[in-house]
Amino acid sequence: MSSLQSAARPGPSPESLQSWWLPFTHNRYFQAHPQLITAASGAYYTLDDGRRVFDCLSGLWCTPLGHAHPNLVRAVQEQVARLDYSPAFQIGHPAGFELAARIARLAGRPQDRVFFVNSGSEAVDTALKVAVAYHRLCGQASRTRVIGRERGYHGVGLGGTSVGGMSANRRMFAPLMVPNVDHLPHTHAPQHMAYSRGQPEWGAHLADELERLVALHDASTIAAVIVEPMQGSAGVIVPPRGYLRRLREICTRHGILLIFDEVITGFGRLGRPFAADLFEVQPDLTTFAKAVTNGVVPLGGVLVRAAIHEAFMSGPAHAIEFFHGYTYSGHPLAVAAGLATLDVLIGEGLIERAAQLAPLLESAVHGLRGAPHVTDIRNIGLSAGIDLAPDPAGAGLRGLRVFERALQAGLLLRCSGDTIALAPPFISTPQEITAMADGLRRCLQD
Ligand code: PXG
Repeated sequence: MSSLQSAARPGPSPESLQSWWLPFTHNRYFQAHPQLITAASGAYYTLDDGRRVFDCLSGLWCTPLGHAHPNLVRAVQEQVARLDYSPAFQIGHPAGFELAARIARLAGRPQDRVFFVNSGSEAVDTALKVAVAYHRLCGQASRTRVIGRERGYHGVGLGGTSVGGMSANRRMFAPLMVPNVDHLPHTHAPQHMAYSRGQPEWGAHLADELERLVALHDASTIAAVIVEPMQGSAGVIVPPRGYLRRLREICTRHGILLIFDEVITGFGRLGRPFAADLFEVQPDLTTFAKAVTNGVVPLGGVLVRAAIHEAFMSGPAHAIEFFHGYTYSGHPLAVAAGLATLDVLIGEGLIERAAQLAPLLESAVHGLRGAPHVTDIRNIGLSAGIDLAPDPAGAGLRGLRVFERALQAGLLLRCSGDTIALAPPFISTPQEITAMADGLRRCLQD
């Protein structure tokens, strides 16, 4: 495979790239074929050879407003000069309360509370702690088990890895997995739903597997179920029609908390503020991160039902209620970026714009049916997943080649193994969405 380094300019030396151990990366291959980004603006990155490439996944699902939005740049610059850091243990800053209230209102749950963290992984681990502690506070200390789902991705904390369902992410760390975890089956069954547009009609009954797990373990041992309403990292696996509602009903029947991990779907990706709005199913806890600050400063959080929060408010008023939190919980720069993001997202009607672009993305990606190597295409909101037949020489090779070819053609794609995920910025033009699909078709034909 050829390096994409421009022939005109010498690339960086391997020594200069040695110290940063890149996450989720084939580091040795990278060193031989480095790709470096040096700037970004709007829906485009600039590479170190000066070429501009379209941001097909909005960063890693986190920059829907595009890069270097002037309002966000200004908000963070002003904030760093005014209040660069503020502790949040037993003291606060006004903007943090404002952002929490605005997020709760956006979710249509103004009474609920927001616990701030710095990433999706921390949000998930925090939500698991809230769930288990809540039951204990309610006198149900035996409810310690958490149910995740196969192919789920809930970050890389030990809690999130344990409830996650990607075997490669778990294998090496098996002894560290938290105990008392079980998994629902995933819902991707190509024989029943290949090339579905939006929600597959088949598969709601898979939620009944939760009844089996309840029968096996007994409801009195189960604290929570955690699912991504749409499985993003697994390659945009869309919930079958009726599936999430059934999960909700079973959880409610057995006193189990339902956690929606909306780290990818929160803040408009599905054309509604949260996936809970689109699917009309409300969880008890919602994790979020990524787009809440448009990726400009790390921030995550957990939206907690008021009644769950209330259960914590039981001891003496001077006592700490929840022994949990981070040095950077509610970091002022992240909060400033979050407030500016909400201003732009709502003020510029970008969630509606995502909804308007969704049908265009749907027809553009489904137009790739029949292109070489394509075996399935799925979409929901402004996101899509495309499965490619693996190269017989090894899993992931096809994806890697498509990634490299696309970069040459001006598209920064995200290939996870042999699955391509597309989640263009909400500011994309219809022409850019069409061009993205056309460019991808040419890469596959090559
Ligand atoms: N939950 C979900 C649903 C996620 O998608 C996390 C938690 C963890 O978030 P942090 O901020 O700790 O990384 C995620 C992260 C990809 C990709 O290409 C997806 C994620 C991260 C990086 C790449 O699909 N999701």
